[in-house]
Amino acid sequence: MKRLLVMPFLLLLTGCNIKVLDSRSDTADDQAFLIIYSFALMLVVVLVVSILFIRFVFKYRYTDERKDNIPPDVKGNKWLETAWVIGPLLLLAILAVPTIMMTYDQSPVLSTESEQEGTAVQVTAEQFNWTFEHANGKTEQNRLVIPEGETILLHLKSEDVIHSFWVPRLGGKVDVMPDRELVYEIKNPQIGTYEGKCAEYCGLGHTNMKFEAEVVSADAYTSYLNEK
Ligand SMILES: [Cu+2]
Repeated sequence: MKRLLVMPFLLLLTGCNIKVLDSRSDTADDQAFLIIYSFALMLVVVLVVSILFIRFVFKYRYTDERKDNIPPDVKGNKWLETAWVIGPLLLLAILAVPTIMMTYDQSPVLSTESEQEGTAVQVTAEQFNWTFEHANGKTEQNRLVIPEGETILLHLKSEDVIHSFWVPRLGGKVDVMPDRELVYEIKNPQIGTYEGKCAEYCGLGHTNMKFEAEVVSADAYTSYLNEK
């Protein structure tokens, strides 16, 4: 019984981060939508299966009355066979189409192949901190300041091992590699201060590899770039 009581708390250890549903950029909106969408679809399947299961348990249970009752053989039934092939296929398609579209849309590209326009920030990850360098050379550690409403192009590069860039309410997770520079887009972020972290275990200091992502107005961003 004690073990059962501990179960819900174990969930907290799974790395489940509910903030992803409180999205604050178009990129994160898409991700949150996909989570809700697939969860809803899954719920429908679980409901239908559970209802049928419970119904069949009662309907076909063994009683003295139905001792010799053998249900009709449905093997080879054209309609049933078609239904249980087409049904799951349809379900998979409904799940796959938006997932694949969004995955391709949000995938980071090699910096040599990036043609997107936007506000570029050079992001360098190392054990165990983040360095953010802006277009005019302004550099700050563990604090990323970006302008609202724009397309932010994060040029991700690692100095040592593989890290992962993640701001749950803005976007991510994206692997930060030592051997290649990737460009990840965050579209239309909204004003606010959000927590960011490394989402890939990268060594003993991994837990402390956090940063702050601050989305400010365009004017505030310009003055940030110009302040010493
Ligand atoms: Cu890391």
